[in-house]
Amino acid sequence: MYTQAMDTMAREPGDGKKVIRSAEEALLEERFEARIDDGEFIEAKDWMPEHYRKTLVRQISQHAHSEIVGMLPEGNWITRAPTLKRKAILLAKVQDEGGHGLYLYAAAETLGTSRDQLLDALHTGRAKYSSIFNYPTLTWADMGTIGWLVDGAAIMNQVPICRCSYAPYARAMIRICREESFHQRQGYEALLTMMQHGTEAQRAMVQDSVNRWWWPCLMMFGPPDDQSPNSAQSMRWGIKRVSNDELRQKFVDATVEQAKVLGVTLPDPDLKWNEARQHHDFGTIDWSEFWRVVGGDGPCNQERLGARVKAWEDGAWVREAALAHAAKHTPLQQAA
Ligand code: FAQ
Repeated sequence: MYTQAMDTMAREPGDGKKVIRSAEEALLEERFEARIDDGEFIEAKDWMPEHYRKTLVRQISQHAHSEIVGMLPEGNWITRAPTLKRKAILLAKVQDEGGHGLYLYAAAETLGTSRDQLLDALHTGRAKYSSIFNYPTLTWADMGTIGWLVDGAAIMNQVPICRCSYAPYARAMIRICREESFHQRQGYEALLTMMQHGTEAQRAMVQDSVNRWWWPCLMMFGPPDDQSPNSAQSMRWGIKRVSNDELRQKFVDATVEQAKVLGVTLPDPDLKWNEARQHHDFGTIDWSEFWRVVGGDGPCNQERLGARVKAWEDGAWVREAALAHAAKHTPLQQAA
């Protein structure tokens, strides 16, 4: 039931069905491809191929789901934040994530899908969301590590999406990236405080947290390029600007230096600078774990989806009241 692995949309042209195009459609497609090649942005009202539209709905809705499911691991700690300052920061961060979900659902809706359809796919386990949010938050240090590593990975992936060829998604990402940047900084600062001014036990708690989150964070960027079914087409259309492996490498290179300043080690004996490549080499990612988690069998998949479904059901009265209010006022507005 909790699988995230089901496809919600048929693909074209690779779904086995013969795609028949009219001469007019072929011309529209040719013009569309030329606009993409010229680096133009596509707006919601513009003609676009069905596969481009579906790819965007898939990616943007998965992204939106990740934001609202991503509120849960941290929301869990709001009542247990150690100081008023940390509590205020965490509350603001979790609210930002809810806001990101809303911008992204709105961007997906410009492509002709409804929010109800998107949420139904999430609640019935047909839609994916980021694998990272199926891991548990066991200690306060996890709040810092999520900011530093999870938001850090999210920014690395999302900055290039600010140049996505679909303009409504690109515009939403500009605002989201500004907020993600604050999220990353607050997480790093919380960890730095514990490492520099904390007790031995607090430093050990930070190291344990980094040990648990490191590998799942590397998985956030998605499968290796040669095993990524969507990458080639998405790169050609300018939906993705940088490949999964390139982003993962950039993240590793940036994080190694930050870990040194923090005074933590990264849990990978194979992590070392490669002078010839001018990048860090790193160990082999356990892709069987990644696919298990994406397939619904991670440590918290059931809990996360259960919490989202419960929130939806508990909110039914708000939706009903809003509809009743709208119905009551519509005739008055029409008469005015
Ligand atoms: N988890 O062919 P590709 C955040 C799926 S937001 C689950 O490479 P694609 C903020 C993929 O969907 C984090 N599934 O796919 C925050 C595809 O399945 P499908 C989310 C994954 O789309 C921070 C299949 O594997 N960010 O963290 C994952 O070209 C802190 C094959 O993969 C975004 O969504 C995964 N990690 O590239 C909130 C950014 N990776 O759909 C709270 C936008 C891959 O064919 C607290 N998305 N899959 O059935 C993207 O950039 C891309 O969609 C990728 C995947 C890079 C995630």
